[in-house]
Amino acid sequence: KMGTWKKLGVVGVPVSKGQRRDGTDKGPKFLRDGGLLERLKKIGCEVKDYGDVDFGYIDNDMPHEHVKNPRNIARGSLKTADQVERCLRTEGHCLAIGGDHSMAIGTIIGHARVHPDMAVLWIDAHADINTPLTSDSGNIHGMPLSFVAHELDPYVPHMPGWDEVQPCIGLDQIAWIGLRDVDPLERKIIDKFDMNAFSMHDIDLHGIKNILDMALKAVDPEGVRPIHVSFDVDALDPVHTPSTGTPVSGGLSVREMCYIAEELALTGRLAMIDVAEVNPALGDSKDVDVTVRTTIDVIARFYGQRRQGIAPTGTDIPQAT
Ligand code: HAR
Ligand code: MN
Ligand code: MN
Ligand code: MN
Repeated sequence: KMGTWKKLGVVGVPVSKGQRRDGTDKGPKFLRDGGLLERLKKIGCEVKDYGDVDFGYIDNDMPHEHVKNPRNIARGSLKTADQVERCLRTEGHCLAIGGDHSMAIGTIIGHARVHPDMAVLWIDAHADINTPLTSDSGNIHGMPLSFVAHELDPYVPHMPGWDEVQPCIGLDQIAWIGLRDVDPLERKIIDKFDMNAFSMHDIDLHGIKNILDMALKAVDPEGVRPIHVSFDVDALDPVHTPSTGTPVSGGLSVREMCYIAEELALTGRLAMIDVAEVNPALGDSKDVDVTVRTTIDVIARFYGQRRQGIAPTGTDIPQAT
């Protein structure tokens, strides 16, 4: 046995109505069938599977203005928040496997009930901070951060079913890494509130080590806060995670992602990880296979697997007799 993580709970968040394509609802199944839990156990984690949040579909969920599936996403988000809260209180650590990125509305609300001071690292090609009024697409997976941030409350219209979905963190608790497809009004929000946004350009300029240091310094200057990683697999270059709905070329290498994951594991403060936007309905079987394998590899590094190898405790080098 190796690794430093003792207990964690896994929560499946099979949401797909935050965007147009079916398939992300099968993300949790493909990650489980790909051996995720066995892999975590093998590296020394005590894993409890909380199963999947029931996203049972409500009919007659008419768009609100152009925002799609508002009632279903609100209801699923509140169920997700409850499950994540229970998991964190019981196990201390939670891994939420999605699901499109609207899953993070629920995971952040649930996490904030337990650790209101958490730091959120949003690792993504996209900023996902559109409000319902700035979004061109009407897809809620491009909006989750606008619903959880106090400062944006005045910009978010009330929608049917959303009364209980309330902001819970400050914008200074959020940092992005990996951005390369940011909408004009998202950029306006980032600039207006002087947010911590690190794009691929910044990574090219400073290198991944400096960018991770800068991101952590921005959201957790004292190095004491519980960390919430929201990992959208489209942060990685599409050669590594092709089975995702909105691939953008020029993304993070597996090496950069492994560095982020290993380094964050070493902080000992990772409380919650989201894994979003795996879509096994996209691409051929090779694409799905490499997407699932790469995603599981990255997750394992967040939980203590290291490229340098880890020596077992209690087992010595066998002596020749
Ligand atoms: N910014 C666009 C929108 O709001 C695209 C969002 C894209 N998708 C994601 N999110 N995978 O990270 O619709
Ligand atoms: Mn995203
Ligand atoms: Mn994305
Ligand atoms: Mn409000």
